[in-house]
Amino acid sequence: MPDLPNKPPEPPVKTPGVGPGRDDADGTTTLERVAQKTEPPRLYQVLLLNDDFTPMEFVVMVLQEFFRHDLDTATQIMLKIHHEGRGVCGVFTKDVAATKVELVLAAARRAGHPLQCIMEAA
Ligand code: TYC
Repeated sequence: MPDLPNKPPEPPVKTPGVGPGRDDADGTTTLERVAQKTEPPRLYQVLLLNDDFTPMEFVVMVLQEFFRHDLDTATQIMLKIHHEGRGVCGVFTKDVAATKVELVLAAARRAGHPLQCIMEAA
């Protein structure tokens, strides 16, 4: 649709990786390739917090089932949380981290445990 007299013209459509066009003498337009400035996604740590009631075996199961740690690693992480109060289960993009937190909390509540699981910007 043509622009109305008082309406500012639409800005040119921007395609990532394509710079401003140059109209050449022969009637063609040359597009320049420009570096894309895509930032890598921000990462989030998922942490478990210690409490006095959740059984150690349940925490080890969570670390194996939801974070794919082997038994040895899961046990080490559980003991670190038990002694230091908190520990990192894994590092993920935002949506994946949020989903892990929801799944862990749901499993803990279903089993009747007060286990706390949080995410923090890494
Ligand atoms: N402190 C708990 C106990 O002695 C074990 C535990 C470890 C609980 C890690 C939570 O995130 C946790 N049964």
